Amino acid sequence: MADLSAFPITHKWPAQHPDRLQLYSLPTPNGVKVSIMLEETGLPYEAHLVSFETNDQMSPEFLSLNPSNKIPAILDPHGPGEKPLALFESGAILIYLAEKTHLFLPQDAAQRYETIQWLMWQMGGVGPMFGQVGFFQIFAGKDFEDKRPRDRYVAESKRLLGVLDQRLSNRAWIMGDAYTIADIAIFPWVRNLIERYQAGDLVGMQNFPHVTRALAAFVARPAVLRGLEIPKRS
Ligand SMILES: N[C@@H](CCC(=O)N[C@@H](CS)C(=O)NCC(=O)O)C(=O)O
Repeated sequence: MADLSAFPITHKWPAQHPDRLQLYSLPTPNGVKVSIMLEETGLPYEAHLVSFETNDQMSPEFLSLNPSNKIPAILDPHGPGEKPLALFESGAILIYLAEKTHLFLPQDAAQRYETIQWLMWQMGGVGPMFGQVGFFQIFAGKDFEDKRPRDRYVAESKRLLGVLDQRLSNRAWIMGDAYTIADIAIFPWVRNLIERYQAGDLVGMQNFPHVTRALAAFVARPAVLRGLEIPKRS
C-alpha cells in the first residue's frame, strides 16, 4: 500500500485509495483535460474537488503541491522508479500520462514532437486567449465600457480558430486518424468558448466548419462525456 502521508495535500484531501493516482481538480477546461485523459486511458484514479468557492486552491495544502494555485494537479503513487510523483500544469500532466500508458502520443519521434507542438500551441495560445474572451464576455470584464481589450482577444481567438480549421480541413483529428493528447487539450477549450462563454457568434464559429465537426466527434466520445463531469461539483 502506497504511503502518501508525506504530501500535505493528502491531509486536506485524504486518499481513500492511496494506490490510485490522485487528481485534484474542478471541471473547468483545464481541469477536464486530465479527467478526460484518465477516463480515456482507464488508469485507476481518485478525484478530489478543489472548490474555488472556498478558495481551496489557495490553501497551504494545495499550494504545497502547486505553488501557482491552479488546477489541475496530480499525485501519482506509482511515478518513475515506483516513487510518488506530484505534478501540475495540464500539458505536463498529459505528456506524463501518455508516456506512462503508451497511449495518445505517437511512438514515432517526428509525430511525437508534432503532437507536443500542437499541445504547446493550445497551452500558449488557445487557453490564455479564449480565457480572456471569457473574462470580457461573461465575467467581470463584460461591464467594461471600452471594448478594445475584448476585441483584441476576440480577433486573436478568431485567428487561432482559423489555424485550427485549416489543420482539420483534411484530417479527422489534429494528428490525422490518431486521436492524441493534442485533441484532449484543444477541444475542451473550444467547447467552453461556445457553451460556457456563449462566444460562438462573437468569434463567428460558422466560419470554422472543420472545427465544429471535430468538436462534435470529440464530445461524442464516452470517455469525454464522463471526464467533462469529473470531479462532481458538490
Ligand atoms: N496553465 C495552467 C492553467 C491552469 C488554470 O488556469 N486553472 C484555472 C482553472 S481553468 C485555475 O485553477 N484558476 C484558479 C485561480 O486562478 O485561482 C494549466 O494548464 O494547468
